[in-house]
Amino acid sequence: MSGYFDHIDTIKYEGQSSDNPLAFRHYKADEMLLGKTMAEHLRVAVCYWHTFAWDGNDIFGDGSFGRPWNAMDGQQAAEAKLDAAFEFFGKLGNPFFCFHDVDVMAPAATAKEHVNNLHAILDPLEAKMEEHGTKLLWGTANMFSHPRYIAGASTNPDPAVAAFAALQVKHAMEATHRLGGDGYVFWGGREGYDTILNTDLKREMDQLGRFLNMAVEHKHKIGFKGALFIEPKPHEPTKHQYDRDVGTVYGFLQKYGLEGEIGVNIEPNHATLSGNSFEHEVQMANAFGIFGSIDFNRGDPQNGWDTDQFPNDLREITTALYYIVKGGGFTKGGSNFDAKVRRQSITAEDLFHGHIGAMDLLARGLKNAARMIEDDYLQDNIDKRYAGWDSGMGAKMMAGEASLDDMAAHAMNAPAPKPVSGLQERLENYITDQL
Ligand code: XUL
Ligand code: CO
Repeated sequence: MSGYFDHIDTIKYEGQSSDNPLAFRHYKADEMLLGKTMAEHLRVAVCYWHTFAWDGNDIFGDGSFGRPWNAMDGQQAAEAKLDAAFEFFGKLGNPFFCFHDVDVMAPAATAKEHVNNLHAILDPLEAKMEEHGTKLLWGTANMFSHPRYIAGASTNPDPAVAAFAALQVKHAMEATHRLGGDGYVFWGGREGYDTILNTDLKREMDQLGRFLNMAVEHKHKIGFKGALFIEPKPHEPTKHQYDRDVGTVYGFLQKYGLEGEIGVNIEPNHATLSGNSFEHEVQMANAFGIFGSIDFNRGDPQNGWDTDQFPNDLREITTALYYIVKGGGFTKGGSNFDAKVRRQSITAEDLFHGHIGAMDLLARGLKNAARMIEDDYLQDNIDKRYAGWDSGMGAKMMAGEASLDDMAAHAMNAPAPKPVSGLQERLENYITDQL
């Protein structure tokens, strides 16, 4: 027991009439929806980095949280943080967690230390997972915080840095495999550039493509059955990152022969930074068959950076979950909260408020989405809207049985097409009615 969360009881479902801020009002793990429990649909995960590793520092100020484990050193700090994290998981009831290698281990100055320190925490970590029944959604390697990565990891002009990155990925993936993780994520933290003037863009993308192929080869070599995901983000910390959005990632996967091996972990705050909506990114991933996992969070509509706030927009979450569940939902992926409490939210309770609110929001969004899938209103409209393509000239074109000449001849003899309403306002009203 870490003691940090001692004064907080296990979080229970108390229903909508409850005014207890430390209870769920909507998230009920065993509630059945569309033939699965809420917990099975959502596969909620807490992230280690924002919730336990970060101490509230920002570019203008020092850590404000004063978490006791952050005042300790080395392995002692890693184990105290581990105690606190699993005490939190036990009380919140999240079935999964996610971590970067450096989140869980004692800091390391050299390659040897990195490997030793990561391995030193795996036994206690495995024991905690066993004790609390908390599973690993995905693991990853942090290849962006250490100064060795200022010019990228695998895209670095110096192959010695790529070798260090290979060491981190090898050991983080092997740790994920050992801990029974369902996935492994690549967020290209600094795989991009700050100025094109010093950058060989083609070479860097080739390096990233080869590096990811090496990771895939290693996955098969060690027999890891989890899914691999790239997490798109357009910029921050670099000016331009190569995996800017889902569409860009799909082109990248095709070019480097990684289709069928790597899917995407979509983060709403990254989607909006790239000028896309959350649901657009989900539907692009569904269209390409690469949907994997979500880092649920939100940005601030006025601030143009990655604020990583807990989600609170029911309309956005309902719409996104509609497309996620309709697309087949999560298999190896899940709902990781890549979200952090604000710097003034300094108490243990604040950590619970953020997660409880997000889980309740997902529960409401899921219930809305299930209802929308059952009543089929949106799909019905889509089916009617595109019905013309099911037969005649449209079907011939799509079957590859009509040439441009054939289509042109058809247009010559057919009545002029009549514009029809897209019904946007009616459809938007329908969503409002679901909330
Ligand atoms: C950074 C981000 C990361 C990844 C994991 O914007 O989202 O936390 O999710 O490296
Ligand atoms: Co993320």
